[in-house]
Amino acid sequence: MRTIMHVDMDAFFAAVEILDHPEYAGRPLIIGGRKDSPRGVVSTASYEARKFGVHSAMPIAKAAMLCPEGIFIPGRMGRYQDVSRQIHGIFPEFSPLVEPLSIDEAFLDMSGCEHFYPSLEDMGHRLKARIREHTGLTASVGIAPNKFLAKLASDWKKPDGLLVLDPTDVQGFLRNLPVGKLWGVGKKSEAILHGLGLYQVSDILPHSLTWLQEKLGSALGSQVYYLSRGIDDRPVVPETEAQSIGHEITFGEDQDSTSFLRQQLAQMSEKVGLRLRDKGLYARTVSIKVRFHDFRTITRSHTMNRSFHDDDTIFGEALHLLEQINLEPVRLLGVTVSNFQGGTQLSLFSGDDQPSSLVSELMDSINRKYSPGAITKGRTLPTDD
Ligand code: TTP
Ligand code: MG
Repeated sequence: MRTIMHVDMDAFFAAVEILDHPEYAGRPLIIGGRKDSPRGVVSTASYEARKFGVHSAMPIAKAAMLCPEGIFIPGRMGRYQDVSRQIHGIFPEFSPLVEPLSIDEAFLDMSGCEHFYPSLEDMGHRLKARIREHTGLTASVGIAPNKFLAKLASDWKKPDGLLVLDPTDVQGFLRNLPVGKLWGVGKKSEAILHGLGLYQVSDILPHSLTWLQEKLGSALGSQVYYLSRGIDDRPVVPETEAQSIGHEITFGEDQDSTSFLRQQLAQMSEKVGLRLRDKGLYARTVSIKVRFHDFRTITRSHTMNRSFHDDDTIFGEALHLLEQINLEPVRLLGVTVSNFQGGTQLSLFSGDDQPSSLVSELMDSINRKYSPGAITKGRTLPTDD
């Protein structure tokens, strides 16, 4: 039997803003855009704002109608990422087996660590206290025999909650759970389940595995069957080999100068290229991420029919992607490469790469010896618009 702990920060972006601006405490606070921002979307809202019906992914305009006295702010992703790094830095103190799930949550496999604590409640309290003393923020924690139940448990008593789910409590806990809360059941599957007259977990229990698989397909059918019985064997998977390598930068002010964005893209492409080559990898896909002044975020990708690891290809592709975007003032810009071809094997098309690869290698050896950016190409230097 495993002991899994799920941690999720409370109203994360809003809580960070309240930390930095104590005058917002206790007030309805909405992150995602100014009140009059026409296309803004709510990224999160303080619990005071949620009482008005405001929630993540709602248009700011609607939030402004529901909660006219709310404080609306655009948000500062760079700051949230810093705090996220602090929080994720705490988890390894508790377990060597940590699976980071998102900016503000993680699974910790605590199996075998139970005897370090007088009780599982105490284990949860200690993690919450550690996060609080290190960051000043509250987290909610769920402890249960598996991932599915631990995540439900952390959500149960939010905010600042702690729920330990004993195996003997599981059936009672799940009975009245809406089927949409089962992991893997999205809006579409939820509608199918409702169509079958299945609204909560207790409605599913009388049905056989075969019946559910007939109605929902083999994979989802068995998932729903087992989850409704509280059975979930998914292991906690620690962050392993990178699936992508990227850099992003949040600007202090919105940027609309194309030459500035081009220069930033060039600098990030060099950093990404250096890391790619350091790992001995070749990638096939370049992606860019652009967050606009109103917090809308888009990504664009291009996959090439050859693999590459040189700065020129990364920059060239990233710039091409950027040029296809209808640019408005930009808050954040990022470049990522992915779709790795392992090892250091030469690309079939390496002939094309040769000259720039040699230049890259020379620059890398200098940059490794001194500091990143010690030697760069002209395009990374500032220019006048
Ligand atoms: P969540 O953990 O889903 O939400 P939360 O931390 O704000 O609130 P809760 O107490 O219910 O956990 O997401 C973490 C952060 O991710 C959230 O603070 C803002 C961001 N986010 C978005 O930007 N857009 C979204 O649609 C969601 C769901 C979250
Ligand atoms: Mg959260």
